[in-house]
Amino acid sequence: MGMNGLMKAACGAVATLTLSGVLAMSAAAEPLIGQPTDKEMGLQPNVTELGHEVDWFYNGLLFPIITVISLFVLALLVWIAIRYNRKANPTPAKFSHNTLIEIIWTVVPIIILVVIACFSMPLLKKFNDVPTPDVVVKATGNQWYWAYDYPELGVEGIEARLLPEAADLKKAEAAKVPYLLATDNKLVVPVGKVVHVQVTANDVIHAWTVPAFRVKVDAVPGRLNSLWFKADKIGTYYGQCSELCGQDHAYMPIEVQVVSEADFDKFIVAQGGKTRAMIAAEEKAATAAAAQAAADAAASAQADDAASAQAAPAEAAATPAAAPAAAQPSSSPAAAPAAAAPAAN
Ligand SMILES: [Cu+2]
Repeated sequence: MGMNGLMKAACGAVATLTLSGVLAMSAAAEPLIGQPTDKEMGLQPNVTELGHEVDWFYNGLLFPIITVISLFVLALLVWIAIRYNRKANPTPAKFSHNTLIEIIWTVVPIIILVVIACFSMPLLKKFNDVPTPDVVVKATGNQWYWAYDYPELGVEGIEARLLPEAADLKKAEAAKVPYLLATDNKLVVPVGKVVHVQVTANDVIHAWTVPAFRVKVDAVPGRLNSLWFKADKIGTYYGQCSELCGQDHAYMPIEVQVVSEADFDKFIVAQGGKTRAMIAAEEKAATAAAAQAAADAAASAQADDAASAQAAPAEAAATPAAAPAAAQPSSSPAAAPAAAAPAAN
């Protein structure tokens, strides 16, 4: 009777858990992008290439292994409780070792861990090897807000604090912003571009994460950690400080806006910075101007030489030809005349 009762209880529990899981998943048919969804059981939808690999690793490998091991251990426990309780097994066995079983329970976990490592290590390396970035961002954790700089684009000190409306559940619902996740200023990045985030902290350890990008790294004072992502979809993505950092740890969220490249350039200019195209054009013009100045100097030096030496007409005639020849190092023919115009005046 005890055995049957236990079996029924165990089966009932499993059935209830399975049913509630199925119900929970069907209730949240359309998970929100970039933020948590009520009653959702799985991971947030990801929007990066490496995110797809992470999801495969988790859903296709880790989760099945975890499930099988959990069910196996549960089955063993149930079997032992039923088959070897005092009533069913009044005279217990006295042996304490079994070499075969000890080898099995040592070797099988090793094999499982090696299989996991074969897939996790290459993935870890992909996260670790930052491709040539299109945008570099520095994220600095502070008690209790995040500050963002775009060091290469001349934008500094964007402070992102919890949006006052988002601090209150009712006001957040009224304002249609996610509770405890929306910030006043946002980190803006272009879509489809490699964004390299350098992460550090000013006071204590924080952690910067955006679940939809499948990235997370500690922000440690005096250290520069880094992560990278390439978001494939325009939208707003939220994260939270993920290292307990003091009384307002729960109130320093992360809001990332992934926008088109044109909108990103507009944002950078509005913040008083320069876009990559502007910086590249300036560099080109500076190179061309320098080349032109060098050519002018060479030409006038040759003219001086020719004049002072009272050179033959043939030699003097060669002088004007030297200027275009010397100007050749200028990288772009289009940029050279533009840069040369002010110099000529
Ligand atoms: Cu923090």
